[in-house]
Amino acid sequence: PNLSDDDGLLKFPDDLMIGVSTSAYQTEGAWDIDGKSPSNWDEYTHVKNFTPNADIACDSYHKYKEDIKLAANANFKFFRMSLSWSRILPTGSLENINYDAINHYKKVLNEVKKQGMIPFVTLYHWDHPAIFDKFGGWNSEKMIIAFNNYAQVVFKNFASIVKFWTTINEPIAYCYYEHGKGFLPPGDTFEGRGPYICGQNMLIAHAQVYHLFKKKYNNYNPNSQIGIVNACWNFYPANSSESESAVIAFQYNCGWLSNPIFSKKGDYPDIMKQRIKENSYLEGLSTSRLPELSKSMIKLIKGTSDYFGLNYYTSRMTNNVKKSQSEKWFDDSGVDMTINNEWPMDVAAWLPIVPEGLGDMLRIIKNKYKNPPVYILENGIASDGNRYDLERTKYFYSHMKEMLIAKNRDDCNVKAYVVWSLLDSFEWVARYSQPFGIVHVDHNSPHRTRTPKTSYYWLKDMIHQRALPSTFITPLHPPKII
Ligand code: PNW
Repeated sequence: PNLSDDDGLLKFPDDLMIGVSTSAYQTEGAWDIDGKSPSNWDEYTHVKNFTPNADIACDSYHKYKEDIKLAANANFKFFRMSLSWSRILPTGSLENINYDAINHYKKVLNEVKKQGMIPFVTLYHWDHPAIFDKFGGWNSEKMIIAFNNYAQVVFKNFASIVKFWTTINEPIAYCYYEHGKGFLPPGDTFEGRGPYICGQNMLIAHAQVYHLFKKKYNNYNPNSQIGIVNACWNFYPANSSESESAVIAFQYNCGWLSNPIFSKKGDYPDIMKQRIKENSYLEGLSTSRLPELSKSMIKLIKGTSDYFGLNYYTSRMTNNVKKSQSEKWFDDSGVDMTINNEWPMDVAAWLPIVPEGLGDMLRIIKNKYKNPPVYILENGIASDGNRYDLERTKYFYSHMKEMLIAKNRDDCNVKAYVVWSLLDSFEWVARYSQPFGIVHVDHNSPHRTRTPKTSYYWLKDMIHQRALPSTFITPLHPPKII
């Protein structure tokens, strides 16, 4: 778009909050301290002998005050974090509530508020008590009951302190990488079925917990909000005759779990139901590999998010294929997804840098789902470990610019933009090789020393000015300390 400096398009409107995100397992460490039981990730990284692992991670369990201060000093208004399920309910049962964990999180949450920020709490960012994997984790419906129990304890103890809630972080990424590919603990592979079953169980667990909150805990805090967050890629057809492929890809990625919540009709996208059923019949099965949502489930799920939680990182090119040789999930879609070799690449191989994908995704959400309030809850890159992180700074500039244009010019109802991530933290199976932090953490030092990077100071500046310059201005090296 053609922008002049004075048309106000690059100003941060008053109703836009800028925040920063972390997650429990990726930062806390203290894996067996104060009554915590091993989580699925503790078990997995120990059995598989991950070196290094996340037993200490950033040691945020002990250093939370320093982390919160760092975030507050950069002018962030939102502090997004998650709670460790295996700390709060070590046996998974309501009979063993760990009050040491409750007290710990009370201290953390009160510190966030004391430092002038709003806590935004995720119940589930991929770590649960390891014992649940004995019955199949999210492939079992038992997980739905377990999640309800956990949510009840959390709400009872924290709903008077916390206003903003997310039930589950990125169900699709988790279900696909764990229950499809077996890349995550416990390493199940159940391609063609696992992700769909896991997705459905999470969707139902989410919806029940949403209703539980609205019924019993909504009044603990005025104007509380609760929702779910999905990771959505944007898709571009590889050639103009295949524009349909990008639309289908959207339905398999973002639409799969958004449609049941945000569309008027509810349920999974039609194209998904239709193709998976067809493929299942061709394979000689008598029912679809995609489980069905009954009428009452559709009703239960519809409308269960007060906002559209969006994690945006990247995009893909699409084209139609008859039967791809690749993964079952893409196979069912009949769409192949590739990386355009003109897109600059991040050090994380799945992350080509496509800022316009964020703007386009926001416009799609606006048009498809009646312009819901959107919280962008993650956006960032791994870049490298360098403290002069010019690539990351540019990434934030170009993505924030797209977001501001979508909001200020196209009236997309964006309410928050949250950076992933505050710290260089445990990046799941990539260990510490993909540092997403705006603050460097020295993982070789027992002190886990924190040092803000250039992007940290740049963001601090932008949030203070509440506007972006019309072109990117390269920050000084070394970072300017403000
Ligand atoms: C997110 N993909 O997951 C998670 O919410 C974070 O915990 C994680 O640290 C962050 O991304 C960076 O990896 C994703 O393949 C996993 O597109 C995979 C994808 C996207 C996000």
